[in-house]
Amino acid sequence: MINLIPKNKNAVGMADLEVFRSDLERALISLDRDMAQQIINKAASTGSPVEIAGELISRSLKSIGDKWEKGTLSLSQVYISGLICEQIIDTILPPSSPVRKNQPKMAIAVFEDYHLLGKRIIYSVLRASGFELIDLGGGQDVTSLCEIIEKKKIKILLLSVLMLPSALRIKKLKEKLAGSGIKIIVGGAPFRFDEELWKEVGADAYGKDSSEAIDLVTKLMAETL
Ligand code: B12
Repeated sequence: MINLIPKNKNAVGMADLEVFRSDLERALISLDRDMAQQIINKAASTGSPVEIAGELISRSLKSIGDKWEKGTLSLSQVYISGLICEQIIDTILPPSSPVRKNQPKMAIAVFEDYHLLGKRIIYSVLRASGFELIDLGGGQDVTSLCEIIEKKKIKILLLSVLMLPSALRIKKLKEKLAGSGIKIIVGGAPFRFDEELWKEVGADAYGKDSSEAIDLVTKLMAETL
């Protein structure tokens, strides 16, 4: 198994990550793209770039989102912060690996919303690790997914889900796909908030970041092939 993303999460300690997080949050709130890029580059240089950047961006945007929820930041600040992170993550995402694995058909989508950043990270990291997967983009719902899954004979589906109502509708998707043998891996904010939720909605697995996505896909591949 070739994994081009080294798993040295311990290279950046929790204390360092917290310092980077508060610096990045300040840069994003001030809409200072250059400063945000410098902070992410510095954090990424201390270990596995995408994992660290993913975790750092995820935590910083979560904190910004929490402040928006409390009314201390505007939605436009959340929006621009997201845009800045989208541009920066593009600069550090790994290239696709030329080595491809023998694997069941796999796809990734953002389920019933348009928070695209997490999906973009998971997609790139899996491709960099030699997995072939179809990017179905954002805004997919139960009906569109069922059609695509049948047409393209997808066996493993990764869903990035950021909104709680969308997460709850995975139950409906599973019901519609009963008997198809498809495995569904989920990730995203509602599952990070409640680590039991993936079981309640009937998903086959939950991953909290790109490193776990690689492990889960590898495990499910063995069961599916
Ligand atoms: C940035 C952001 C936005 C941006 C999106 C920009 C973009 N292009 O993506 C904008 C401003 C547009 C936006 C809009 C909205 N948002 Co918003 N947003 C966020 C915020 C702050 C961060 C999301 C993000 O990009 N994180 C960074 C990425 C890298 O992290 P991540 O997605 O968690 O991904 C990581 C892991 O979770 C994991 N992962 C992710 N997917 C997958 C999939 C698999 C298979 C695996 C294994 C792992 C995995 O790996 C990633 C890397 O580590 C979250 C807060 C939060 N806690 O997440 C709210 C949040 C998701 N939004 C929320 C809301 C309500 C909205 C709006 C409805 C607001 C409004 N009133 O209009 C709209 C709806 C938009 C829509 N229909 O899609 C709520 C949802 C609440 C709920 N209970 O459902 C949240 C939780 C904020 C909050 N605390 O209330 N949002």
